[in-house]
Amino acid sequence: MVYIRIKKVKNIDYAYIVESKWNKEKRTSQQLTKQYLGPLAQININKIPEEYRNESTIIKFLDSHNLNFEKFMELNESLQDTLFEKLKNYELDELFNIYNDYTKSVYSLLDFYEKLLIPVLHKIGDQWAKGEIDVATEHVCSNATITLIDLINQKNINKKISKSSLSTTDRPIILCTPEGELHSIGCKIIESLLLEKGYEVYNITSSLPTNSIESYLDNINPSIVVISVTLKENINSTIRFIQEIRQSFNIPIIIGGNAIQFALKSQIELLEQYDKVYLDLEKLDDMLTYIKTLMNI
Ligand code: B12
Repeated sequence: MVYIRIKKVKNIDYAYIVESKWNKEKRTSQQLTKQYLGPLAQININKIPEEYRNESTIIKFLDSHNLNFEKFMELNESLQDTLFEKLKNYELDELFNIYNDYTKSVYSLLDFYEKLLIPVLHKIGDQWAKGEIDVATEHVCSNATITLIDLINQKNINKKISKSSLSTTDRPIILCTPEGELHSIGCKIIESLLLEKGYEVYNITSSLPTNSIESYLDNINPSIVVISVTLKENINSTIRFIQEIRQSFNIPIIIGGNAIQFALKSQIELLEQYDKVYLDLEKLDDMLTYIKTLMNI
């Protein structure tokens, strides 16, 4: 039987999934830790591995902490609808309040982006593609999104961890898009998540000619370059971009974005030959661990 166990360390509650097993020889039950879930204050259904979500003990725990999946989905759907309306009406104060309320208790900034904002942006794209909303409304929504993320960043920048505790190299992370790519919100969101964690970030989107990015890299001397590519038409320009960076610099490169799911196997192989390729932000922790390893911290 698995259940969630809480351990208090320095007054903070941390949650673990543990399995209870009967030890015949010792005639006692033993607890095996199956998975560390993180601080209790940040737990929600998405932090529970899928294979454990239907266990009655887990459901009971989530219910008792008001984290039940159905309630969570209902809450998200209704918040997504509200967020969509507020984006259309450019109600920045209201948008910021939604973010504030959502992240006040259990949900993280990543949850806000993954579960609310990004699904709404996808909905906007689908409605635009079907002709249900016009181009001007789509533009208003993406501009309101960018301003909202700026407001969130302003709040989080105050919490910035001192640089020295993060980086021994003191070299920033560069975020960019390949030539021809005007979709910059992916980078904006990654910027926001990295700023929240205290990293120094230079976001140089949108779409610059490759040679101008190169001279910039030369000046800034970054530790890592992160590239976000949305349109599948831009995968080849991404590959060319990376090849050109590689000719002059030996910097690790992380590539991700919507286009990756449409990339041909041969394109992925070419990209992976250079560095790490991610599709979405679910792997953010993995990406951050990778960044930390690269930065030697
Ligand atoms: C806003 C928007 C625009 C805005 C962009 C404004 C801006 N400053 O960014 C404008 C109006 C400029 C625009 C233009 C166009 N757009 Co547009 N746009 C969108 C929309 C609605 C939202 C994009 C967005 O920001 N999404 C939020 C991001 C965060 O989500 P995401 O891209 O899915 O990324 C996810 C992951 O991939 C990951 N991720 C992203 N980057 C990275 C990087 C790393 C390293 C990692 C780890 C993860 C990661 O994070 C996200 C979480 O899952 C999408 C709809 C959609 N489905 O996304 C259409 C969409 C992308 N656009 C589309 C199209 C067709 C266009 C145009 C060609 C339209 C036209 N005819 O002019 C142009 C192309 C412009 C160009 N040359 O780039 C299509 C693309 C279809 C396709 N082939 O895939 C979409 C999907 C709409 C649709 N349903 O048809 N667009």
